[in-house]
Amino acid sequence: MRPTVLFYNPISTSPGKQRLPMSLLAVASVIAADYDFILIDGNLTDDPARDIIDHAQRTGAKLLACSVMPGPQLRQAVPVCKRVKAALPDLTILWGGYFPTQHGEVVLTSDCVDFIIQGQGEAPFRKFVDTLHRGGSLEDVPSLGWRTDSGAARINPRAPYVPLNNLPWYPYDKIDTTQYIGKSYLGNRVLSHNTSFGCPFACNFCAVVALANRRWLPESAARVASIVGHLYDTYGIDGMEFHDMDFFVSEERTAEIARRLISKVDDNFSWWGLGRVDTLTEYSDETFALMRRSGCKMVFMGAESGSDEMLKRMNKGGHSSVDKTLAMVERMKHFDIVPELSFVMGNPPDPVDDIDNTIAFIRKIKRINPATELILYIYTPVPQEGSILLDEAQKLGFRFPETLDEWASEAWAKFALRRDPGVPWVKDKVRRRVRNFEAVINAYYPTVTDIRLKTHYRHLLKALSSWRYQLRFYDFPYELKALQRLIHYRRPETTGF
Ligand code: B12
Repeated sequence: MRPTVLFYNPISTSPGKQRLPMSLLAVASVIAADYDFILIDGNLTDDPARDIIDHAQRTGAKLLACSVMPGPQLRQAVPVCKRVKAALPDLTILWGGYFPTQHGEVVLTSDCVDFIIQGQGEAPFRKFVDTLHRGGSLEDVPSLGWRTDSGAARINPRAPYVPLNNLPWYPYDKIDTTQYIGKSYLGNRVLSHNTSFGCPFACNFCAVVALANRRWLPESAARVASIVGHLYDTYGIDGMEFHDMDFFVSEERTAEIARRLISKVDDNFSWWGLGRVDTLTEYSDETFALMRRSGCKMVFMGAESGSDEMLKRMNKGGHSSVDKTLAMVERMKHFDIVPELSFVMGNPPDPVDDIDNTIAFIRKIKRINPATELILYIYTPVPQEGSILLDEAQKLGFRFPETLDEWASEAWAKFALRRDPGVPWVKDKVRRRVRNFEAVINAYYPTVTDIRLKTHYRHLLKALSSWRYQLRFYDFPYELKALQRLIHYRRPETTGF
């Protein structure tokens, strides 16, 4: 009989908005030929601990593998793993993904996690699963961390990177993929995929750096098109979110993907991806036109700040500049592609000045291209060697939690959402400045991604907010917040892109 491995994807989104758990499908793909597996998704069950315990007892599984990112996932994963460990002390619990990669030693202080795997997971996971089931030495499993008998954390050196074309496809047929087909601005039957691993840059607010160490491993255009074609034929999808850390690094690959998609899918197909302004600035008009023809409807880009000086301090790298962002939103208007820009506001040492600067910049952007979508984050440190921002934050009193229980507290889960991180330099007044401005600009320019928002509500929001926007008076926008609550206004990041 083939052994069974259990996978647990902790809750990360609101009910009905669940995304394909790509992280676990990626690691499941490398064992699927030799092991059975069962996926327990915290987004789809009220009691994941009970389900895990039931499945483990029924199948005799030896291993529970979880993917954990900071925020709501971590907050659910800790109590669930504690309950599972208390009920089944012999079930080995392994964590991988963003959180254990960045905070591995803290994870290993807890009794509810036995092992972690850091960075790209597929190769070390296969080796670990074989070691656990067939024997061998833990020392030989790259990227693996555990507590030694003395209680100290031991973390093996990272595994060499594996090109994505050398890895199997996600095992779509071994889970109920239909549960993950969603409805959004892109279409009525939308799935997601990840066409590359990593990003060549090292922005010092970004968690991707710890995971991929500036490597970018792309799937070939041919493989991307085959996978999309398969999902299109098998599940009848009409939209695709490409959740890569940086989809657009190679113009040649993007153009080839677009060409291949045009021949595989119909004209109603739409897609979305994430990239950098400076990279896309170098793209030719032909490539933009091809992207649009193949269904590219929206591109997410980190604009981050309204100041070139701040972009430098963020180590944004490449050739980023505020002028390029302005030129890009103008250019995308002509190609009928919606730019979706995220900003990291409230940076130390002078968060108020930083916010005001970025607000003025955002107004300029909206004048050029009112359809631009905005995501306003407040700077939330991530561990990264040599980060000036983290260094400054620490001088201002910032510390990461030292236990897993503290990380799983409500305050730290909120920190990870980057809207109200509770960091020492962002006083309540500063945070309110961002949120009040957000309420006004979202009313004056309602998002295009909320497909449920009726036209008359869009008009009402605009009419009510107009005087505030014109007079730049953002304080106390209670009437707008009340209306937004009443009509369940959804900001772009909550609609899931
Ligand atoms: C898809 C996604 C989501 C989905 C969740 C999908 C799910 N699991 O159900 C949604 C949209 C719901 C989501 C939500 C959030 N997300 Co999110 N998300 C992503 C995204 C875009 C892709 C992750 C992914 O699936 N990649 C594809 C897989 C194949 O790659 P991977 O996850 O890196 O997995 C590999 C390794 O990490 C490792 N691995 C991962 N898990 C495991 C498990 C085991 C056992 C092993 C061995 C290995 C392993 O092996 C895998 C294969 O190599 C990343 C950014 C990115 N591009 O990576 C952000 C990202 C992970 N999210 C992030 C955050 C902060 C959030 C939020 C908490 C906040 C926010 N505002 O975005 C919210 C939560 C919102 C809420 N209200 O609950 C941050 C994490 C930051 C950090 N400090 O670590 C990221 C990095 C975005 C960013 N650039 O800042 N997210």
